[in-house]
Amino acid sequence: MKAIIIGYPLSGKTTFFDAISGQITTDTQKNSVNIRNIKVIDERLEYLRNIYKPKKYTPAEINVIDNYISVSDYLKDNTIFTRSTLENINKSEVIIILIRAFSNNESPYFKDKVEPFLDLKNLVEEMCFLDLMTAEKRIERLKKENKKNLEFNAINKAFEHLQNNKPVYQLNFSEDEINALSGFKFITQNKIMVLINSDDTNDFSQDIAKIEEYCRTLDLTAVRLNAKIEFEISQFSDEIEKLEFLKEYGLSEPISNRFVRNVYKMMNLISFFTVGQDEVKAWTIKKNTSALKAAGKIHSDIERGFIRAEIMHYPDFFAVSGNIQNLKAAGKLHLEGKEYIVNDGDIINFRFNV
Ligand SMILES: Nc1nc2c(ncn2[C@@H]2O[C@H](COP(=O)(O)OP(=O)(O)OP(=O)(O)O)[C@@H](O)[C@H]2O)c(=O)[nH]1
Ligand SMILES: [Mg+2]
Repeated sequence: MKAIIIGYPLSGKTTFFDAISGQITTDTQKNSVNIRNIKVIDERLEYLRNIYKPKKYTPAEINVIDNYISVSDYLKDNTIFTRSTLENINKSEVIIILIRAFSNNESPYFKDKVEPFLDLKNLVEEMCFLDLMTAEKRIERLKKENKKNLEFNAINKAFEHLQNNKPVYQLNFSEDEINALSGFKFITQNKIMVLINSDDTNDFSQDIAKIEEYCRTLDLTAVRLNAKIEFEISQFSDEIEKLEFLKEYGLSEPISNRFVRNVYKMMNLISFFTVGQDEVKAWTIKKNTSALKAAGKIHSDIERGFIRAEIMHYPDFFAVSGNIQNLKAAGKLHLEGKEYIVNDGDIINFRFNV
């Protein structure tokens, strides 16, 4: 899973990036694009680790890009969507738009006014406009080649939608249309999460309300947070102290957990686990994935030679404290075939033959 953080200069992207990764971007690194893997914290996997005490422990990860654009580069073309940004977006499945909704005299914005709503609207409309150009070019090309095919229809559908400044992810393409479109990807085909970076003041409350309304009309997930506080909390090594601070700010858990959960929800992702003395590992799949496809996630050989999947549902496993004899005795070790739809938290042992 790959995500990219974009936004105007000095909106708090790196502060957020450091907060979710629990690391610190050095001053030299600040002037370039940085990439980190964010570990997906999962209590269930921790529990499995305690039971199996494996040599290797492998949580799922989200690969996150902190997309830096210097103020001067931004001002030169008046866009954050430079060639390199577009390349980075193309590698991603989730776009996180970070919006500055705080004043900070020590670190002023790159323009005179902080305008959270306008900033978001401009970014979304710019993405739609870029997609519109892409669609237009492709339509011209297909017309010239006299190809009034499925791709042509699908792109026209996108074109009409984009003309109203609406993102492509809102459209429901059929399976055939998706295949026909597989040659290229619109920017707004990605899932988009909007993060409103605001202090605890009410300075921008009207703007924030407007953003929330705007996001509702576009089916965008909008989350409000204070990156600076989240960053400070993420730096505590003492877990008890960390919890106290979270409580003080009315936060349920560290930002890294909340971020990961939001991404999973937005992308319809779930996890299944493989266990053993060698390794305990989490695998990320889309909801409604079959056992066969889940096997393919591990290795194409396992998919090809698939015989059966031995499944333990996590709550059953937990209920017997990991005692497999008891689980078997209770009839809760299930043997399933290719078509079985994997549940979130399933512990799977694939039987295969190649
Ligand atoms: N008051 C306040 N300041 C913040 C907040 N988030 C970030 N800052 C400050 O704003 C400045 C810019 O934050 P960065 O995280 O570097 O922002 P950025 O988007 O990565 O900036 P560039 O990459 O340089 O464009 C820093 O001085 C931060 O400490 C916040 O929530 N509140
Ligand atoms: Mg930065």
